[in-house]
Amino acid sequence: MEIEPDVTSTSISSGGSGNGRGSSPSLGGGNNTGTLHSTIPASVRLSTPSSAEKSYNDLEAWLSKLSMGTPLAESEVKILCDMARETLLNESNVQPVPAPVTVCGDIHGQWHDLMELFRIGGSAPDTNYLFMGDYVDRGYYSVETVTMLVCLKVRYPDRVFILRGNHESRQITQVYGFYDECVRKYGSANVWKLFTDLFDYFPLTAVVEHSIFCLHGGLSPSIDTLDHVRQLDRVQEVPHEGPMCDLLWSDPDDRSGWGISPRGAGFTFGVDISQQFNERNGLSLVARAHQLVMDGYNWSHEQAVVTIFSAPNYCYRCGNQAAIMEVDESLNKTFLQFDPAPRRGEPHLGRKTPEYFL
Ligand SMILES: [Mn+2]
Repeated sequence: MEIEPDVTSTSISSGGSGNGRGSSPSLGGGNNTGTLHSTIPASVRLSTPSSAEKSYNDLEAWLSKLSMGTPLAESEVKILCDMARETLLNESNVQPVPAPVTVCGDIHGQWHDLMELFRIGGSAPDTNYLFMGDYVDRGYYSVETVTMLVCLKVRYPDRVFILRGNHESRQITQVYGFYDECVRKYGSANVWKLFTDLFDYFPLTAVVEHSIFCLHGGLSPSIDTLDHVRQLDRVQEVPHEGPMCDLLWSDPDDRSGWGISPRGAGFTFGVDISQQFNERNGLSLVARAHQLVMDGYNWSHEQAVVTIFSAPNYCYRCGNQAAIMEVDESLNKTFLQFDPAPRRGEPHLGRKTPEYFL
């Protein structure tokens, strides 16, 4: 992005920001000169958009704002979250996702890098996307990032899928940045409340073509089958322990069996656990995020597990590449790696050509 509004120093008014009025001229709105009116038949002039048309117009207008890095007004976030709840409520704890789809890991408020991700992977809805959580915290643009992804979900519900990460939680976001960012950008915690209430509805996992199990963290000693996951009541804050917690917090490990996680939540699980889980559920692969990997992706457990991390130069200082995983109709995987997008105030370094791996 060439234009980068300094959102951190802009206060956002909660009204009058083009709600429902797109950039295209609308009948009966805006500059109603006598000339314009006299050329439009009364029957057309008096027609009002249906609520579906209005939602569509809102979403289009919001997406164009967000794609320039401009956050929505609080009143718009409220409407968006109401729409998103309806959409997400219809999804399963193990949401079926068709291929082709591009699977992405942690974003962590790095909005500029999310724009880079769309340049590398293709725009939605031309490319179908599955995001595996951790949209907020750490980076400075959690508001823009999560608003954009939720907007894309509502606008293209069959082409964009967003899972819950361990950071999509009331408790974690109060420690790692999203809460403070909302208060700074909106002057109150209202937007934080709207989004964290919405996070309770995000699906916990997805399965691509009955074959690739996708989730933020990893496996749980209390879950043997996908049906166990389907039976969970997910509409709640992420618990401190138990199956729902484990799915969002666990990590694969070189040691076999289950282990205590150094994170203080979830478990570590070994190659034996992964292979057994895949075999029992007819899966070919567990795809997950949650851990920084320097190449942006990392195979483990004899290719039973892949980790995908999509925040390049994590926290603006880790020096890692990011990656996304393209899955085609035949479930072939291609990893696209990318480097950070240039940000204002930083030297414009030449960007590496993305490398393609089979
Ligand atoms: Mn995480």
